[in-house]
Amino acid sequence: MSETSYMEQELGSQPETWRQAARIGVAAEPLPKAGRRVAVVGCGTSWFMAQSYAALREAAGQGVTDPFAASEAFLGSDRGYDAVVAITRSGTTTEVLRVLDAVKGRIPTVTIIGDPETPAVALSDATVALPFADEKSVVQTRFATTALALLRAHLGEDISRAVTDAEEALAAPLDKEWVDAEQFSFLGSGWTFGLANEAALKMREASQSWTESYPAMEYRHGPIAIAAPGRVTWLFGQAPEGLEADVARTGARFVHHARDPLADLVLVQRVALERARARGLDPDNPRSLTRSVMLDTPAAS
Ligand code: F1P
Repeated sequence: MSETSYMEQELGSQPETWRQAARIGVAAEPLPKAGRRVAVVGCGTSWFMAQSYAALREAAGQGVTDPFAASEAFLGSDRGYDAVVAITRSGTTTEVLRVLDAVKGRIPTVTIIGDPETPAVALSDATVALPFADEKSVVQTRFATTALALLRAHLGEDISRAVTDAEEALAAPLDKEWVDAEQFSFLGSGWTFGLANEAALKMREASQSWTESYPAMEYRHGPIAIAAPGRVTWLFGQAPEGLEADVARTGARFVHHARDPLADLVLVQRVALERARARGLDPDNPRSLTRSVMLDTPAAS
């Protein structure tokens, strides 16, 4: 592994790419206006950003917003969607292309894309290109968070605190306990549940770690049985009453920071990178993964 991995360079640039994306996001077009009925699709990391966006848009009262894994999307005419938002860094992910192809001419689509020289562009009615956030590492860090920064700005949020918190998260000390821990459970509620899913995926992808993720209030409904000394329960966003004490009783380490949850995800990305290094893994080229999943079968309509 090279001294500085692409993952390290890319995750370190997030405050700047978020700032840039926020400037683009404030424009009224082409992302869906308030009141539109929206489906948002993606795969892997991009699906988790779709979950966060949907929860934020609903909470902001801007309209029905349903997030789907692209392979599991229900986009029939009976659902009445006014727009489909697709999120894809590569622009080549088969399941996303299939969705775009399937709804073409029936539901307007807008794709948030990292690489604009790809087939997703021709299949979309509109695109928001974020080439400055595209990445060389297989493991996504900045494209995903930058897409979400764009969407937060589009929903009317001022993300400047998130940006300064991300700068702080990049400089914060990493607890050795996080690098050595046997297992992580990530929790979130509302828009931070998508972040919890992404944190868990990041650590699996980059460092082959055993991770799980749940809506925060679901944790006591069984998954807390996994919590034990040497393991970590990491919460994004609002803490449910009594949860910290419940986790403390198991002997697991409870982690909850005051910084903006998207900035706290940056800290998890750093932990994933450190865990990869500690295990002699190349975080840019994880076992069994490719930058984009391109299946042989043609796009179905
Ligand atoms: C989505 C994705 C990644 C995952 C893996 C395969 O890609 O599922 O989240 O880490 O590398 O691709 P994309 O559609 O956003 O390019």
